[in-house]
Amino acid sequence: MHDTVSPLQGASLSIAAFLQQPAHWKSSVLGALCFSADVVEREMQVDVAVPCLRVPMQRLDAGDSICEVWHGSGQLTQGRYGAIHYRHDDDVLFGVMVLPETILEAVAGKTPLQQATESAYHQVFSLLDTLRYPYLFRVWNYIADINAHSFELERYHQFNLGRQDAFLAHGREVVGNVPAACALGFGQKGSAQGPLTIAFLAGRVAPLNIENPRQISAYQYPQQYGPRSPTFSRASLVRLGKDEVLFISGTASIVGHATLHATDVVAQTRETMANIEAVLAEANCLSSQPSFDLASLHYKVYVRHPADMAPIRAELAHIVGTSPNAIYLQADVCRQDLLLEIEATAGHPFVCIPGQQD
Ligand code: 3EB
Repeated sequence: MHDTVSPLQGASLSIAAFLQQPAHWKSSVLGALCFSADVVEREMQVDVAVPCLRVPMQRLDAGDSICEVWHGSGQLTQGRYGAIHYRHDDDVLFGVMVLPETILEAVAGKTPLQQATESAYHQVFSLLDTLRYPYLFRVWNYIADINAHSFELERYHQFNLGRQDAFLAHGREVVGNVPAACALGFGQKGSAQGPLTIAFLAGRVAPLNIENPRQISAYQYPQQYGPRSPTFSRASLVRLGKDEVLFISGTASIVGHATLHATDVVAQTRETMANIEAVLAEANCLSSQPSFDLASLHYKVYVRHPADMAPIRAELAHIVGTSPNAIYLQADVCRQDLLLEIEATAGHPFVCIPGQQD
């Protein structure tokens, strides 16, 4: 077995453990996503130089918090651009941003969340153009009260409007070459206070975008899922120096465009993993070596009802066959009938095929 952890991604650790890391370790960190329901822990500053996205979600499997850490290589540079806090090496840029919705009013037919989303992506694309990391690889979108309705539109659909408008305004494709992503909800029902909470990875080499033959591409979902389709691909495969990294988007129990097994969490887990396997098969066709498999993935499992964690975990272990590398978080999924969403990442060395150009 090859080493399944790309240098880009270090081990996940608690916020407390992050705080105790030596300065030389932190100096190699591009950034982190820190999940904790504890306000105090969430607000602890891990390091002023390290962009750290604080996501108000309860960790369900163990401990109180978990940080997913992305490592860079060589000299890192950090800065701020609008609401974005970023850090980059020569190849990759990691950024985080938190945008309040409450300061916005509905204007020109646009809801506050729609405006915040449009503004967030506008800032991302402006930064990427300015610093010349044109390719958006992966975006994590966290939205307060994602399933609530306001202004006669579900909030996830307001988000989709703002996101697609920003892509279009920047001349970006909204079909085909779009980033891998996830979109999850947090917070008390009915609060809808925001803030819109986003992290992203971008770079200088075009990723390969991957779709799932079992599913209609999300950017081609029919109108019943909102006036504007979501702008994401099922996965992106990125070459980074000596490595190849696979980002599998948030994946759920959807076949074609329909949710399956609306009330059966174990069946949803099985269907979700069948989707991930289908994406892995596509990735292995495009990869320099066909060695991505279920056991080599790092999973993040978003669970709507905390009590469902145990059956999901048992099913995942059954399917993967070993003890999967997975963390579990309580989150709302973007369709009411989805009980879980699973995202995953893997990396392996890039293999140069003799006779082919790299
Ligand atoms: C789905 O397949 C489930 O809007 O960025 C998964 C990944 C989902 C990303 C997004 C939404 C998004 O449609 C939901």
